[in-house]
Amino acid sequence: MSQRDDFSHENASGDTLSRDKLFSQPLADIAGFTFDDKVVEVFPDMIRRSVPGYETIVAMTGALAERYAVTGSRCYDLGCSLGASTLAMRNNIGKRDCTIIAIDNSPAMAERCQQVVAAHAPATTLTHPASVDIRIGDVRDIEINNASMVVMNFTLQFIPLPDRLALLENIYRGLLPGGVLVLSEKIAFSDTHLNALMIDLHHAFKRANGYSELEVSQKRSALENVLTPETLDTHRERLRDVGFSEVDVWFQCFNFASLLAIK
Ligand code: GEK
Repeated sequence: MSQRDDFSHENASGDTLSRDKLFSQPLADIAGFTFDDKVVEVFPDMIRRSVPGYETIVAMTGALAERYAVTGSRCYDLGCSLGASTLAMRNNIGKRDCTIIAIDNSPAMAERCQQVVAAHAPATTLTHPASVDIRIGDVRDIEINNASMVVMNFTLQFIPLPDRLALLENIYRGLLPGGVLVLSEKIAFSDTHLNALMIDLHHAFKRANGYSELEVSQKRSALENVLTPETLDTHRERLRDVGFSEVDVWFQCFNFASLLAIK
């Protein structure tokens, strides 16, 4: 293995990804996980090696944009991080005149997202690519309107439980009839054995991707009170209560799933 392989690798777009080693050394005090500068630096590598199906979900977010983005409407990327879903949408919206609004409450993330999106030229065939408006802000405060598509890829899980219903109601109100919400989440299972099995399989996935036992356990502690997964039944029921007419899972791998909810 070359020295470079130890620290970084390239993704399919040729971008260099810094290797996530944030939890590789024993930490005396494991503070709650925050999306700070250090996380931003390693984020693409971290999420790819930690979330089974992440790359598929992002790519299919693009495929869904091709189908659902309507000329003259807005597409939202809530909790955009470094803009992976935003770029997937922009590359698939084609020449339709749409605005993508990407928002993240971590200034470090939103600022880097700005640079990432500027650095990725839209696909060459697009003469009028969708414009992208990147904002620093809380998804609970954003006004949503004229939306044909709203994406929340692994963000609702970080919102306090009592605030989740109001956020989904706000999204529903802002969607155009026939508009779609793509909701991707880490999930829990009501059956204790199945829940433990899925957590175990997820940890095996992380170890197979090069994380040590120590990294897996320290990251788990850091996320303990920060990320709260819910069951698929809870997600489905709440989305229906909010008013979505069609709700179903389109992707699942272990305890990670993505749902479509259509207004
Ligand atoms: C991707 N969707 O690459 N308001 C705004 N942003 C928030 C809030 C909030 N209240 N809470 C958390 N975030 C991305 C991946 S990561 C998922 C999303 C993960 C932001 C937070 O700053 C982070 O950037 C993002 O939500 C979650 O497809 O790291 O597991």
